[in-house]
Amino acid sequence: MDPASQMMARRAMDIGLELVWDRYEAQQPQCGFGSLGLCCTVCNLGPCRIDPFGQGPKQGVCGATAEIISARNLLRAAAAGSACHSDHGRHLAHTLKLVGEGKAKGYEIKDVEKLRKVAAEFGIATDGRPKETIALELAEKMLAEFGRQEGSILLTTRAPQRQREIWQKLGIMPRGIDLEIVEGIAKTHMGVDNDANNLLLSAMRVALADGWGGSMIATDVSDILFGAPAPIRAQVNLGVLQGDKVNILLHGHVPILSDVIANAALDPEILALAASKGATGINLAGICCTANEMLVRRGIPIAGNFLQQELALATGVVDAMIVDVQCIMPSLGEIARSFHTKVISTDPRAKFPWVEHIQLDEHDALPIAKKIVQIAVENFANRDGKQKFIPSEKMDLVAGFTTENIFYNLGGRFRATYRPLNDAIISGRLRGVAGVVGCDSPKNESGGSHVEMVKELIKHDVLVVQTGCSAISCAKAGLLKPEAAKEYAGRGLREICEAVGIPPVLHSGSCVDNSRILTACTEMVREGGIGNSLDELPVAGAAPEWYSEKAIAIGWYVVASGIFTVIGSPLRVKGSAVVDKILTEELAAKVGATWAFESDPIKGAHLMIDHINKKREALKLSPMMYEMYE
Ligand code: MSK
Repeated sequence: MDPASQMMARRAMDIGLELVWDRYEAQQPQCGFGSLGLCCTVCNLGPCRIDPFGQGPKQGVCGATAEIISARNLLRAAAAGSACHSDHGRHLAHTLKLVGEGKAKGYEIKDVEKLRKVAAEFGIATDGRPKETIALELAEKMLAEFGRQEGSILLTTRAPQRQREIWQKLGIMPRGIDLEIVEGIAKTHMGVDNDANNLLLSAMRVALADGWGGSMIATDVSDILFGAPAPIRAQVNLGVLQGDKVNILLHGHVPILSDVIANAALDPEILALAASKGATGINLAGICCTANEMLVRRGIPIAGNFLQQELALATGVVDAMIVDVQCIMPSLGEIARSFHTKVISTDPRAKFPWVEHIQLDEHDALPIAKKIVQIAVENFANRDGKQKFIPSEKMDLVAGFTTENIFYNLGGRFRATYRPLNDAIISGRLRGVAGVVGCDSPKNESGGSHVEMVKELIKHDVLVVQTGCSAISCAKAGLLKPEAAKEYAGRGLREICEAVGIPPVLHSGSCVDNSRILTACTEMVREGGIGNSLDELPVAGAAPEWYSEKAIAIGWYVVASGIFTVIGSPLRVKGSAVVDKILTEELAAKVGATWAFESDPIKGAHLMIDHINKKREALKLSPMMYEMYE
């Protein structure tokens, strides 16, 4: 669907580069046992596999059945995804602690109001105390949440009462974040938990520790340290790369790296060095969720989403790609060898073949960041002009909508409230709200599924909130411009967007910022009139092209929070009718929501619309305003 990506993929083929799509094709047919969740590598009695047709083995060597194996694998994936987000949150809390102690040169507290608000939630006195003292106490309390052995994590108190009661009743109220991850993994060891239902309850518990814990801490601390996002204009797609400037791509997730690099790129000495090399400046752009973090706070352009990371290198004008953690393809170093591009890793957790490692140290990050930027500037002179190939495509967008600033966007500058949003839903001008999030995948339409699904939703007056690479895909298609309301939105949604001046698709940040969607939904409940709990709201979620274990964790905490969720490729449970039924039907009686698996994005959108309609009916809301006349 994206012409820039198509052009670059052809270019890569012409010069003999192997990309993610080629490797995907080379893997066909992918293992049927694995795809169905019937392959077990947990212990050395195996690897074992179950015959889905009932002709061969029905159990692994230990006696594990299809449902045990698939549920166990799913819990492992949820734990890995939760670990990734939560490690990100811990990293940020640790940096906040260093800032509080005065030991993190190059970082500061940018949002004191949010610091005070979050500190108050953690029971910390704020009046008359220096921001650094508050930050230190808050960071220590947040870090303690990871190792908490008793009681539930504090941020679950943000959830509506009914969700908390459900979690208590089911025994899935999350305790310490690390505890849940460790216990979840321990339960999947051979001979521990062998009950599919019990394993899946643990998957929810571990994911809730992520959504209402690790990810929520990551979002809060990012706002405190780097400033809460506000609506901001910027551009997206590979056309943001500039032939006459030093191009530095920032890729990964944790804003601790990208923020300090952005500061280093403003250094007058480095800019002078760039000029001396013949460059007209330094152009920073992002890939994946680092891109989203920098976009929503600084308006730094986005070069691309997950599937564009290799394509960006093929432009021949990337002087350095600087990476930290998560979603970084192991192939990047190899691809960069065909160009002058330097790929530099910065986090001790993540090293890659053919990639230089320069470790970022938060104690004194700016000199290291300057060194890295200087390497990129020096490398500008090594460009081979014959390799230059920059697509012209770039698109305008508006991003940076948060739980907090949505109050002002909807309620006016002096009347911060969700009332107009709830009223619009009650009156039938707006059908409901959908979160469409997650990755782009070569198994699906490589970003196109997001665009098709979101167009269908907004056409039916569903306001869409986005994060991650899904938001980048829709931004490239022009859906994040306020003008998109006129072109694509239904009449009710269009009127709201035009009155308030927002796009019909709201970009809320990175993957960990899915926690903003949880808190925004909670605010909708608190405002009243559209349900007393998250499972009663006319809302739905989707990840049409998910690929990562983090997406599994997100899906789980959204479902466990009572929000119906559609994903593009099924979870690997189709080999067990029992587990499939639990996920797609039986969870409704437990948590008030289920998963749905639908690869067609239009059909997926209609599953969400039907679900929202059912919630509207249950709440006895008005019929959709303009449908009455059509
Ligand atoms: S970066 S997890 S490909 S959204 Fe958060 Fe994109 Fe998915 Fe990575």
